[in-house]
Amino acid sequence: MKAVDVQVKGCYIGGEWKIPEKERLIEVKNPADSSLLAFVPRGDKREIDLAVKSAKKAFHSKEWNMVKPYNRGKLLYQVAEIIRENKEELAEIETLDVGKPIAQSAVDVEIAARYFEYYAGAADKILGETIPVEPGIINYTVREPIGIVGHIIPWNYPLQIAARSIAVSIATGNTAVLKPAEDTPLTTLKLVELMEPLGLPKGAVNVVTGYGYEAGAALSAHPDINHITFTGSVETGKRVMESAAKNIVPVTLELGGKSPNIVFADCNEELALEWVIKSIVQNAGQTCSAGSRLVIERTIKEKFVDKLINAMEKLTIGPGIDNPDLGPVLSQKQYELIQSFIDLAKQDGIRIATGGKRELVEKCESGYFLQPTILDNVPASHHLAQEEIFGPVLTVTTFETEEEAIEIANGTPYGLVAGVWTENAGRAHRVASLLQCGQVFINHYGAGGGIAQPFGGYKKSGFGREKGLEALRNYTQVKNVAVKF
Ligand code: TXE
Repeated sequence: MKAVDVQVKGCYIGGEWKIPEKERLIEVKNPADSSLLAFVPRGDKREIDLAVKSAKKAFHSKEWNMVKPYNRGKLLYQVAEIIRENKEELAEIETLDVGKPIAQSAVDVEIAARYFEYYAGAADKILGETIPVEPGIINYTVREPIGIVGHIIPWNYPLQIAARSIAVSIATGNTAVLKPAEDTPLTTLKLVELMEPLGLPKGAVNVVTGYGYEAGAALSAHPDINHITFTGSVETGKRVMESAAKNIVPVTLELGGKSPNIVFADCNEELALEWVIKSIVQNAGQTCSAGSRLVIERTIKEKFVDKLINAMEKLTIGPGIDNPDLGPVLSQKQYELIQSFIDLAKQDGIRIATGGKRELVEKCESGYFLQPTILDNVPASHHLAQEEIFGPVLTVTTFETEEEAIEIANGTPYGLVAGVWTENAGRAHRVASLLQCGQVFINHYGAGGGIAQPFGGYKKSGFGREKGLEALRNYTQVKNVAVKF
């Protein structure tokens, strides 16, 4: 099953690979068959402290802060090139580590390269303003780097998120400490290894692998960190925010979602069908922006759900390396979590229209494969339609009127993304304006590729924006200068 040799050199701190003692290691496994892929260091407070010190030293060094923004950009363009030169290997590692189909990993690799290009171009366009206060005074603002940025990275899109974390940090002149998820650290380590020959000042980018409660907690509580970006669960997000608050450190939180696809009777049905499926099966539903709720007009519901069942039952399931439609979910823990939602559906008499079972895959008996699942007629207030399941499980809820559709769509604690399906342009924009979420897709789900578009949540889905030029705000602070002449 193992397609590439995954060699881990250690934590990357101050431009060197640090290997802790033998007893401080974490096993990294392939979710398709539970085979061992690699050992990575179980870094903790000690490694985090070293990494933050290195990042601080680099941040204050002439070697770093005398680099022209244009040259920081040039360096980022080179990273994009290196990523593309190694795209097969990176995609294979990502698939072995996360479980996702190899074609999806290939897209992740390309997106990672594009993050570097996008922010390379932005590096020398971080502009200030002049403010007309009064005659005889020049008043202007400068956007300065914020300092040392800590990035806590989740396991569902590790390469993409590591790439954007490094790209924005470097473009804005900050230095970075990354803590990848303990289950999926391999592409982050590979990425910094590939970047080594570019000669970035030592300590500008550091990676400490380790558990969340050890390395992650130490990073978010470190007094010398100036900004934290976190992508993960609401519960851990709260903890990160609490620790950061003790040091008055700003945080960007990108938390979960329960994003609706709102399908009106006047939609293009074929198109809606295609994207409702894609948005819930991508990465086996383990996507923060997954379209996990189908909110559909009653008059077309039955026919639409029949078609959905038919299409979902044709999807292939298997190890990601064979490029099926769905790979395994990440781990036993995630599998059991998803299964507990399916059990709740059974217990509450909710119809499982399709799926709901573990799929046994030949030669991968210990993999965590789940059939794509539709839970039909779920009341909008039911736990299943309220909480993130983070698996290939779609709930279906019907509405009668546009007002009711909006009420249902907005009626969860989350507010990340929504899809709106209608051929009526007025309705599309009206609904978009009333949705309480950070991103609305009309007649497509994921249109635009996501790099240039600001991304983040309303309500419990978090705050602050990643991606696009909007992200630059989180990574810079504004200085105002008034000159009397
Ligand atoms: O998340 P955690 P888990 C959601 C999804 C999933 C659930 C649980 O619903 O089922 O979260 O996943 C680090 N201090 N999402 O338990 O704990 C951890 O090591 C600092 C949605 O894996 O949030 C990892 O690097 N850091 C999501 C990262 O936090 C800590 C993506 C995320 O892990 C820490 C992932 C601590 N005390 C899960 N504890 C999305 N928004 O895309 C853990 N971590």
